[in-house]
Amino acid sequence: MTQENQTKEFDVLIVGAGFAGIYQLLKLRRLGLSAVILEKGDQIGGTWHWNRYPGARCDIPSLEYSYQFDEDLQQEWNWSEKYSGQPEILEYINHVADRFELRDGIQFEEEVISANFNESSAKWKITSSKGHYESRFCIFATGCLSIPNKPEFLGLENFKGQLLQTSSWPQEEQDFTGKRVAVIGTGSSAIQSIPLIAEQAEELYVFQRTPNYSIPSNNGPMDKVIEEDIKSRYSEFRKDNYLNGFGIAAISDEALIAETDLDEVHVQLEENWQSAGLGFFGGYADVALDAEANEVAANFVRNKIKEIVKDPKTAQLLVPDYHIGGKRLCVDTGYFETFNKDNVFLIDLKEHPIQKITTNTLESDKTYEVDTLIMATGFDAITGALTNIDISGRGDVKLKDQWKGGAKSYLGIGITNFPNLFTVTGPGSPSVLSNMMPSIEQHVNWITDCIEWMVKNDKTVIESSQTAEDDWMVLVNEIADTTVFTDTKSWYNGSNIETKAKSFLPFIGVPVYTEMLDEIVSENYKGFIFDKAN
Ligand code: N01
Repeated sequence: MTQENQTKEFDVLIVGAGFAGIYQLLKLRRLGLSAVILEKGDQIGGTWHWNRYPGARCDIPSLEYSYQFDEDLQQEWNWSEKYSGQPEILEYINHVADRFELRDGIQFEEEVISANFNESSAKWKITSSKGHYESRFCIFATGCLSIPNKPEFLGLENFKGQLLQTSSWPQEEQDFTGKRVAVIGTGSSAIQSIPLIAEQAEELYVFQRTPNYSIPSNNGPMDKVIEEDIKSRYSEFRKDNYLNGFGIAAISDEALIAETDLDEVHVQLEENWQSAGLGFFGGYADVALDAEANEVAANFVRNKIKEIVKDPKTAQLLVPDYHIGGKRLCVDTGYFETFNKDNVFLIDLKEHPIQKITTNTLESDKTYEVDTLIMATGFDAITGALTNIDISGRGDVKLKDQWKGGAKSYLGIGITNFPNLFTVTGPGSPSVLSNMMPSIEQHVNWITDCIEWMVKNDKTVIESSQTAEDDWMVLVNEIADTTVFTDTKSWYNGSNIETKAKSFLPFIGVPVYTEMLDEIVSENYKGFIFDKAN
């Protein structure tokens, strides 16, 4: 048998070497288990490795978007800016991997093709692009935004210019000087990259189907006084933030726009516009719950766009007409201002869809000759990285078939019929509607504790019960139905991809979720079945 054909055995196999995967590896090693990470990319970083388009930057302040599991690490690492750029975040995750000596547990450029649960051995059999593995547990740390959405456009395959996708950007620096560049899409990735591309390109054509709300980041060098203050009470700061609905620092009072004098609301919104980024809603609990309150915040931003963008027709096209927050809010540096430049043109795809792409043109309201075409068209979010792998569980049921009518999971961690499989920040957990970093740590800690509990209690197999999973997803949807999140087309509910089941996937409300997670553990993992007979 050649080396390649030999089945390698581990207690746990982890898929993905992003923030979730490498922390999971560390925790399992500390537990004394053997574990390996299989990573498709050629380096650590996950989303922060793939999304290296110009302007890629975290939209949660770095003092919050960082690990908290190690006090020395969080004290010693210094971020250079309030919102760090992608290169610095990549540097940070590499530093963590080196500091905790994790690199030797990662197999790079090794894509997981299939994972099948063998009922008689109660083990997972994993096939990768390079070999075969067997493990007791399989943990998918594959991220929520990993699989690019690549919509079909007539003639795209004939395009002979440079074709780029923001979510799998080349590692070499791209120079757009003197080029005619087209960007399709106006989500966060486009909103971050467009201002920088516009600085270089001779002409930049932005093809917009739906405008987005965006709040200025007001990014800048790290304020050393703020940094020192936060570091002096770091664990308390982290705990306080995670008590807020979305798990990020916010003015956590429960004021309602509906009960506040409108002049006062506008003063507060102005203050938030100037400084709060994603926390723009801060202080008003009803923006996410009540359409009228939402309209007040939405109108505030619509007016800002009209003030910034000089050409009234362009401004009007950039003004969204749906609930603010219904699509993920964006945070930008000079996005709307960019449309005041002479070399930047906005094309309305609602009025003039792309008819055809040729070797060097896009045909919409007219024919645009371009050298570079950039797809900023988003992701098969939350479920894509899982359904893209051939995962089969009990009775050979395939995950992608089980999720055909909509993804279901218990806690966003376990899936019925898929024993000993865990997902980090899976569907049905706060994930993308929270600060991903503490949510990743919360899940990794939970999964590790659960495995430790199983070892101590002599349990071999864990699986969520059908009832627990069904009830959980009912709860996820009941909560979502009390908010304004459900009636906007967004990747939160799968409606960015025509062929995808439409169901709302994130659990809204970090504090309630955390309470329930703890309660389930205190009741010996209520809702999970251990060592179920085959
Ligand atoms: O993707 P998106 P993204 N024809 O789905 C358009 C996170 N993120 O990569 O709205 C024409 O938001 C689509 O139009 P529409 C963040 O959570 C974080 O920008 O479907 N257009 C939309 O405008 C974010 O929400 C950061 O009508 C088409 C765009 O493409 C998430 O990633 C930075 C189309 C896709 O926008 C996704 O952001 C970047 C078609 N056929 C991203 N198909 C941080 O700051 C799609 N579009 C941390």
